[in-house]
Amino acid sequence: MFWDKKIETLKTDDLQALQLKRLKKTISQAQKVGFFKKRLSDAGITASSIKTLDDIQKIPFTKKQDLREGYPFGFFAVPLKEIVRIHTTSGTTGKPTVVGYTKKDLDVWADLIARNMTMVGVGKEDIFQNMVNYGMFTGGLGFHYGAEKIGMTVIPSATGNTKRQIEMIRDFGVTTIHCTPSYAMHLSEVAEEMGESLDSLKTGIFGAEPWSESVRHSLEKRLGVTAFDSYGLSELFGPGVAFECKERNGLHIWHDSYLVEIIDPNTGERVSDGERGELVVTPLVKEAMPLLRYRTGDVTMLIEDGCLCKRAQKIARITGRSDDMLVIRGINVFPSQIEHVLLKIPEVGNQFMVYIDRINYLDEMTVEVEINRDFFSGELTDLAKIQKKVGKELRDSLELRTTVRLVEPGSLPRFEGKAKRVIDRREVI
Ligand code: DLL
Repeated sequence: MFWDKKIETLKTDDLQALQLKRLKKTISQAQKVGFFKKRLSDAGITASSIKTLDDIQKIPFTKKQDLREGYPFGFFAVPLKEIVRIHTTSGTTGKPTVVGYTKKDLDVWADLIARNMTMVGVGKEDIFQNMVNYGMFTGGLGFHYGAEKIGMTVIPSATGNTKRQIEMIRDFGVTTIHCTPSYAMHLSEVAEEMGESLDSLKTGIFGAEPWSESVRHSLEKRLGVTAFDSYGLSELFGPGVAFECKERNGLHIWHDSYLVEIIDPNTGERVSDGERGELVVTPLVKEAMPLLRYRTGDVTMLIEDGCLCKRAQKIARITGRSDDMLVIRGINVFPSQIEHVLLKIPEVGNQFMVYIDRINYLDEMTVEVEINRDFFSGELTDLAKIQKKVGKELRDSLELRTTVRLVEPGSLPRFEGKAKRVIDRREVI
């Protein structure tokens, strides 16, 4: 059940010594990035001024918005020729957040995924269907190489064509699946309609978006799997940051690789033990793109009271965000990105509303935007053209299908205080 037993069960003293050594190395690596060089020098910090792990609190936080300043490659600490892969994830406006990997990073990342998957009891004899996007999203290739490293038989089925996915599970005797929990719900419904019982399935790994215990129970019943929660974000390699073990009571975070803090998102101070707050992570093993005290925006708490599996500290299931990021079918969307797209389309105004619903277990996003009278002749064909254009621009930018509703100028609410443009009507979890 261990991929790397020694490192996974390190005693506290040894672990802290390793963390401190790696933290100093990470600071030195970060100093090769202009942004961090200036930040650290302004704060008077060098690797040698960090004497204890608590000294990390002297380092300023890094936020997603900061990464914008370096778009596209300004956060790389190695020459571009050392970068062997690039992924992206949503940025807060028009440009995505770029992440880069050296060969060593890819190896370390695959190892972390291998640790996680071994922890849930899958191995060489398992047949693994990876039903997530294989493009810029880190979930596809991230899991792919981790599973291959273990020696599993990998089916890179990616997303879409649910009936075909179900046929592959049946015909290839798939034992382990990976997808978003909402896609898993959809898959189970289609399997039921097809009269397929998917008896070969044993393990379901679900992540990339928030989900609940009730969804877990439902998936386990309908798909006949044991369901595990998997958490990660592109800026920290991707999936593999934290993962449930067989106890399924919190997600283990790999302390030799990620130093974690929980802060009050408003004050930036650490919260007391057992309190919820925003997860802040300093990755300790990244070469191409080191980060210091990265604010994930995800809300959770530390679980310190040990685990039957003998691995260290855990975090609780992610219960929300400390910012306005939405996770829709596993894709991250910031309202500011939508605004950015709409502002560039003269046929529509700059007031908009976003509605999120869950239909047949899948998230659907509707954007309502006011038509600009100067571009509207009154012809219905005009309306259809504009609607199509807005839908295409949103899809190209967000990589998400969106329903667009054009409304009369002046009919959407105006906000005097903080605008509340998003109405999330998905069931509360
Ligand atoms: O979602 C990486 C990933 C792929 C994780 C596959 C797990 C499985 P991003 O696209 O950068 O990376 O999105 C990261 O998604 O900050 C959370 O808000 C959310 N998220 C990821 N996993 C979970 C989870 C991938 N298990 C953002 N529960 C994160 C709740 C999650 N939210």
